[in-house]
Amino acid sequence: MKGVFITFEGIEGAGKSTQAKKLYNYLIEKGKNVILTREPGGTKTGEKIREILLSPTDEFFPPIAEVFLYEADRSFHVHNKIVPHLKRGYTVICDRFTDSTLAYQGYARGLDLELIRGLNETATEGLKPDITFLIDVPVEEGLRRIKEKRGFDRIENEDLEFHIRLRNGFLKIAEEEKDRIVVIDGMRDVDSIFSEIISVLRERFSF
Ligand code: T5A
Repeated sequence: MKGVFITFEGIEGAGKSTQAKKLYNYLIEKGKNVILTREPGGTKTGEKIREILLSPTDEFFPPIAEVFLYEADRSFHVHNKIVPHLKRGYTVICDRFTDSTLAYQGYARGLDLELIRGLNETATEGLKPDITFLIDVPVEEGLRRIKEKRGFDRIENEDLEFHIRLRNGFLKIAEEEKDRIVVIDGMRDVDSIFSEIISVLRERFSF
């Protein structure tokens, strides 16, 4: 595929969306063909699935149903948006992708990691990001930022232990895929973090 596929990952409030948006604006200013998208969401159907996933409900939400919905969203996204743009040479910036399912539904919720790896592979038909930035912050800091910004959704309402397993899960995934995943210290100011991201991208791709 001709374009570069960049994903941002991290716990709640790590600052992914801030950095993804900054990168998008930077590349637009440079005259590049680029799109910014997200999971869940990113397509018309995906936005409907997002609504189901993040809205509070008084029904029990089976963890496996959660996985199927994230993977269904991903399948729509990969087929209708990500792959067509990569084929046309666009840089695709995506706020969350397969690592989130492994970290949230696998490491944090406790579903079988191999099952999730298999479903990720099926939903993406093997598509992998060229590079992933894992923005890492302590759980307390991430939750503090989210609370300040907008209050909690269904998943953010999980207990502290869930969020600790989540952060450790992301760090484990990064450890296992060192070539693809770059861990970024998210405790610095927005511009310092962005400078590091740009210098990594310059080093690896011709940005
Ligand atoms: N999910 C998703 C799964 O469970 N499985 C999956 O497979 C997938 C794909 C998505 C939810 O779905 C879950 C994960 C999520 O719970 P979402 O609304 O998209 O929900 O939530 P997030 O992706 O977590 O996005 P957030 O907006 O909640 O967090 P971000 O993107 O990490 O943080 P951001 O950039 O919006 O910043 C948060 C606040 O901090 C400030 C910002 O100004 C903002 O107010 N901030 C900083 N403050 C100080 N220093 C910095 N360096 C800062 N950077 C940002």
